[in-house]
Amino acid sequence: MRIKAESIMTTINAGDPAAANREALGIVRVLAVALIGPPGAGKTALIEATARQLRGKARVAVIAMNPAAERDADRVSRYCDQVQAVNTASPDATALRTALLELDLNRVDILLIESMGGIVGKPDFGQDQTVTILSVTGGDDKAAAYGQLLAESPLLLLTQADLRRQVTFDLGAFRADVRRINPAAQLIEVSAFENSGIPRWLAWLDQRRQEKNPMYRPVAPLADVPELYVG
Ligand SMILES: Nc1nc2c(ncn2[C@@H]2O[C@H](COP(=O)(O)OP(=O)(O)O)[C@@H](O)[C@H]2O)c(=O)[nH]1
Ligand SMILES: [Mg+2]
Repeated sequence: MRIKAESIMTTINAGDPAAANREALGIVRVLAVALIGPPGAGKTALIEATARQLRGKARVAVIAMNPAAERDADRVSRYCDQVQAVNTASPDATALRTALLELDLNRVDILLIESMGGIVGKPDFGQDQTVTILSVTGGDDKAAAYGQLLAESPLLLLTQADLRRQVTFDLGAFRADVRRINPAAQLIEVSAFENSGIPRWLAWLDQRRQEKNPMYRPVAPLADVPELYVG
């Protein structure tokens, strides 16, 4: 059924923007995944790699929220046509709502929300899933520093894995923090540049997509995508 995004968004629950976003995304069965972490953690690079790998397999839309979001949106728009930038230093559900209104949600399977932040915990934009994004160049203490976000994330992506030998990063200490803070969280080391870990991340995403939309049947195992990311 085709549903006009605007009519969904304006009729429901306008007093609680996160709930309104969640409800609207639920009606059109769009899986919304928020990728949250500090600036420089590799969020946009990960989204570029993800959108590139999913071309022809899933319709990906992206909303980037940070003070220079247009730069991120420009990068991502090489790989998907529905991209919105929200230039803000304080991303929230109202900002997301504004961007959602600009998308044709009937043409979206997966919405990736890039947002800086998370140091004070998980922001609620109305997303289905929250993924913590931390990088090896950020240092091995960042799982502890972003503990409040990690505690509410089912998945942590440790990015820039290809740089691990170039920087001081104690993976054992990092892992110990993750286990202590959220024993149930999955940890996947990824490199957007070398594609390592990306198939596992895509498989995780695909499972969440099936949970959100029982009608969805994967066409082929996404974990087999062999292409290298070339930036
Ligand atoms: N070597 C390497 N560099 C990366 C990788 N992912 C991101 N970067 C670099 O890390 C910096 C920050 O990445 P960006 O995606 O803009 O981070 P964001 O601020 O979290 O969106 C950029 O210079 C990227 O080129 C990766 O997998 N490997
Ligand atoms: Mg970015």
